[in-house]
Amino acid sequence: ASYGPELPVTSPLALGPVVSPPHTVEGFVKEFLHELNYGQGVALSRSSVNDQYLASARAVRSYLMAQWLETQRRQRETQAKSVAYLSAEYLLGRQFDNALLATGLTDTVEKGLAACGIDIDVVRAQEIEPGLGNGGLGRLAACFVDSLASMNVSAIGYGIRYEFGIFRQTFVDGRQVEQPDTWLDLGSPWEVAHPENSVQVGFGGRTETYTDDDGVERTRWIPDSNVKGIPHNYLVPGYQNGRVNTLRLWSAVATQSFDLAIFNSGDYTAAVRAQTFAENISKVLYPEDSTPQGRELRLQQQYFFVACSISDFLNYVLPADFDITKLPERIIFQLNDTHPVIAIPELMRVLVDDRGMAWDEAWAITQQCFAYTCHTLLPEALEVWPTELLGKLLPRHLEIIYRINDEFLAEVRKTFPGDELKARNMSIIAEYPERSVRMAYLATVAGAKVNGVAELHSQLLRDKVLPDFSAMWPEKFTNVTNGVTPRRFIKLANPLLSTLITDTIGVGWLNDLERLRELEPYAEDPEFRASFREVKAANKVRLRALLEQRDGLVLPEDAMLDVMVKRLHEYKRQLLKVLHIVALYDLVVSGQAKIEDITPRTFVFGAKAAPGYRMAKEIIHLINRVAETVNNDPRVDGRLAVAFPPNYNVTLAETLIPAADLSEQISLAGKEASGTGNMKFALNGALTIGTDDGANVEIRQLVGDDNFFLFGLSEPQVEELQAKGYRPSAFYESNESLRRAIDLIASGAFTGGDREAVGPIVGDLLYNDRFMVLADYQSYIEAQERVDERYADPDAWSRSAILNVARSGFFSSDRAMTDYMDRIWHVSPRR
Ligand code: T68
Repeated sequence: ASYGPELPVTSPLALGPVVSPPHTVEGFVKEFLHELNYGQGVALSRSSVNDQYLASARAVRSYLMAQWLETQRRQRETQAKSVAYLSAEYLLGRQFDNALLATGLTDTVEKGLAACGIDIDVVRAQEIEPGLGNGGLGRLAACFVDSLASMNVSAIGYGIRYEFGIFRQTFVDGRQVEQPDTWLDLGSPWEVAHPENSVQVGFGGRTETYTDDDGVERTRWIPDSNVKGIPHNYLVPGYQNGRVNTLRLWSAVATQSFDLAIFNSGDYTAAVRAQTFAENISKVLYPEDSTPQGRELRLQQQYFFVACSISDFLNYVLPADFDITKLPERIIFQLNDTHPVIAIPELMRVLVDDRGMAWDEAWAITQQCFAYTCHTLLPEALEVWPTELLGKLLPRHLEIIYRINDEFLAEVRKTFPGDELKARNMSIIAEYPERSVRMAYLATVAGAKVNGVAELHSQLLRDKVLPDFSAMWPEKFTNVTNGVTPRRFIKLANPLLSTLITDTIGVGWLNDLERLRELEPYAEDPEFRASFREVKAANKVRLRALLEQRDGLVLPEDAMLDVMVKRLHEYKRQLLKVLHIVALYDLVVSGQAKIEDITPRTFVFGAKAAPGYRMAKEIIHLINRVAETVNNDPRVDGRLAVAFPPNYNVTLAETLIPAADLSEQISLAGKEASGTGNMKFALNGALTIGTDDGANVEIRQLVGDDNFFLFGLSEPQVEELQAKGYRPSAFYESNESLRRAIDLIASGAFTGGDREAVGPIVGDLLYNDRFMVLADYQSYIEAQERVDERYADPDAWSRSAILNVARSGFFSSDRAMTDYMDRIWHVSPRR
């Protein structure tokens, strides 16, 4: 077994030499018992599973700590240009196994714990994943920081340490009920808080002008309240390369000065209430994905974390004597969607007001220090902040935004003389329906680069979302197709496949994923196909065991596993999947098909709905009702089954994805920016049924048409149908199978005769159907028939599945990081 590089690492830090514990079973046991006895304060014989988990985690962390200190020291020495990833969300998933993989300690720790009479699997299961994100956007950030560390890039992630992450989903009578995510309750061994490095952030108040000592007119912001940000460091280990980067998450607490005035006035309870204002800021993650709510607290969160992060970088990370005019040589702030865009006026404020820089110079610097990634195409998802709200909370920032806009519009008028409509359309300030700041426009004006997250998305971003900007600055726009980390989503999630790959092509593919190409010839090898099928079968057994133990769900054996996991959103079209299931069920119960002629399939859903998204919650209810009916109908005889385990999260994904045969990526073309689940499935040997949308397009191009089940309208066809007037009822009337499926739902067949319960869904499908579910129905059903045909031939199926794995190396987030480095950041990995 390889235990990774032999430490100790010594470091000439003021702290003295830093010595990692020895990478041996004895070394680990000693460290573990030390943490258990002196950290947790319990004897091994009296320790709880949680004690054992916390002590193991801390013991593992101490191995990373030496490397982290060394990474820090080198960075101070070289002062290399760094990437600061600004993201309101990081959907990290469990840390324990990832830390073991990175340090190469998996076997050592397993043996060490066993020597103490402890089963490592029991310890693993104790960890609650930090769910500090909603979905794809947050998980992408987590993949990116993993890749940056693994590629030896100097980088830091900044975000918010929410006390409550994404809610825990439960079902009551088939309806979603949200429970708070109390992930910190049993202790959080992976973070190190540094209250001594806290940062003060202002809110509210007013601005005033004054004349400084040199007689220059200046502006200053006088906030009326302050909040303190406390940094919590998370270690981000590279994959067995000795680098450990930092993820710095901020939590908010009240400052002394915040409530001093109120204390002095003798109003003790008001002072305590003020405390609550501060602590609310990092209390909870907003569970809305794709449709941001314009809530004041959300803007407070956004400003809080970017102000802390900029201050931290300028005042703690940079050396004290740093020449601030050289800032673009040292940092690029990557804005993960518009959530951190308020960082732009914040940097301007710091440079101009606090550091006394001239506006033009500050603006030139700022424009080189930011780049913006857009993650959506839905117009309702583009964030805007009413100027009234923004001006109340951040008066100085609003002034700065106005000035940026004035100067920008002057440039627009020069570029497009006489075109006042153009100026109005491009203005950062929208006037209707209320005066507000368009954050995507601000990011585009200030950013050095703007990128979409898949080829199709970047093209539509240029042509449809920001056409005037791309005409003005074509070179600003670029694409970086998303990627996923193969460490977590192949090596950790699918150890059997990983072993098969290594046995076949040798080591080294995990950080050079294009090497999966070497598997291509084995797609023709009957023996390899058989081994590949054995891996899939074993992964299904593992999934069955987990779902039974986790949720009491018993899945049939030997069925095709057909999986749709992602946030519940109308544009993603879980309803299309439901119609397919209902149509198959109808074939059986109406006697149109013999049950023996139906391919046995188990449909698995995983999806959380935003708590305020009514239609999404209705769809969840319908899925659960259909599941109940289908699963309990003796005529179906278990050949069709529907499972909807609640609370889909990263941890469940890691067992579910490797077991899947079929990956459902069925959004309406032109709506899904990229998708990243689609990549994880392909890499784990599932075949995709999908539309020409997001990164599906690139997956299909790479794996080949023959190994991908394409269906549905293309984006231009969607536009065309929209333009000529889409009438969903026409599809309902002309398609018998579709009509029967909808009628069956409408009749209350799945809701115990309750037709009202399904009224909103049926009504919307027939008379609105914004996402053209009915238009794509027939094409989807035909594609599913092709799926059945291929599945009936195990060798043909395995061949396609193997080719999916072999040809998906492009979707490593390491490749995505290389693209960002080349096209946007202009930084390179350290040696
Ligand atoms: C997703 N966006 C895209 N948003 O939908 C997906 N939004 O196509 C893409 O693959 C992924 O980003 C990564 O690029 C999101 O996940 C959010 O979660 C979100 C959260 C808050 C506000 C708005």
